[in-house]
Amino acid sequence: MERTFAIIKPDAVAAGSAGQILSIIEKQGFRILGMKMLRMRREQAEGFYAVHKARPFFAGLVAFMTEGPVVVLALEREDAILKWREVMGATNPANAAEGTIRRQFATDIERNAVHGSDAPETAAAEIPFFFSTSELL
Ligand code: 3AN
Repeated sequence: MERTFAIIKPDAVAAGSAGQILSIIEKQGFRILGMKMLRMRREQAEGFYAVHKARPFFAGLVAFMTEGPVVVLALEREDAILKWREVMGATNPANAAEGTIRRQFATDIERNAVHGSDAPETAAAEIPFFFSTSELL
């Protein structure tokens, strides 16, 4: 069993798509270990996306991620990291395969509906960024 970290981003929550995305997550066999809705503070978004600090899209990304509520999730499944990235689809929805979440719900490369950890080290850092051990059931 492997764990991954996911976010239903402000665009998808505002569009009323959180329920449909959660339904896909459950149908794809992920167990929800932790889930909460929150609005990220600026420092929180900057910290979460610190690896992208030097990128030209950083300021826009932080503004987007703080514009409204998100749903953060700790998920468990066999091959959770790879599987969740497969279910999400490519970062740019224009390149996302048919049937993926981003193909269905994303607007563009920035407003792309969902986040997922890209490696075991990332998941191991991202889950405790939002959840304490006692919040993972
Ligand atoms: P992913 O979310 O697929 O792992 P990353 O880690 O490369 O993609 O990018 C993190 C987030 O930064 C993306 N989900 C997207 O919201 C935003 N982003 C990435 N590349 C761009 C870009 N070229 N222009 C605007 N936003 C971007």
